[in-house]
Amino acid sequence: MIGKRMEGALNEQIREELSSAYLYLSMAAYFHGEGLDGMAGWMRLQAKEELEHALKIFDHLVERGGRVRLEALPEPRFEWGSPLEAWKAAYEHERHITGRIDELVALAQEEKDNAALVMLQWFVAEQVEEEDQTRKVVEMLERIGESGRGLLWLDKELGKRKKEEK
Ligand code: OFO
Repeated sequence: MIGKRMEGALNEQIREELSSAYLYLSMAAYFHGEGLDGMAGWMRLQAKEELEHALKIFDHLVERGGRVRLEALPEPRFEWGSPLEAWKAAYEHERHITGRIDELVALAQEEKDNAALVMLQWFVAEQVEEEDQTRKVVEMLERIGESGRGLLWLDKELGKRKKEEK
């Protein structure tokens, strides 16, 4: 049986993961509006991945006799000044999520909740990947600068992301 503090903190993390999905879906809509369908496709897949993150925690709570309580989601940002600005926001968001995961690990250690600790290890590794992916796109966009051709090339590359890819 999971403890009350851990249960509450994991419910908050379900909201964070669903908020991530909501944010990336909003970014997908922005990219579609800019004619960058490859980037939009990447963000749509990312939104689905975030829903899977939420379900991982959902299942953990259920399996341990905890109660899932879904909280209201904040309205995501709607507009960005440029593709670079949007990808920078995605990278910053992932850094925020990494901080949240680190706090959950610290709480699980404090509570001596080994089951939660094991489950959270997956998220620790996942965050390394998520930060890496978004940071690399930011770096590429910075190199591309004002080049329209460069932007279209990157859009095409990101559009190759497949569903099973992380
Ligand atoms: Fe983007 O990793 Fe979950 O939130």
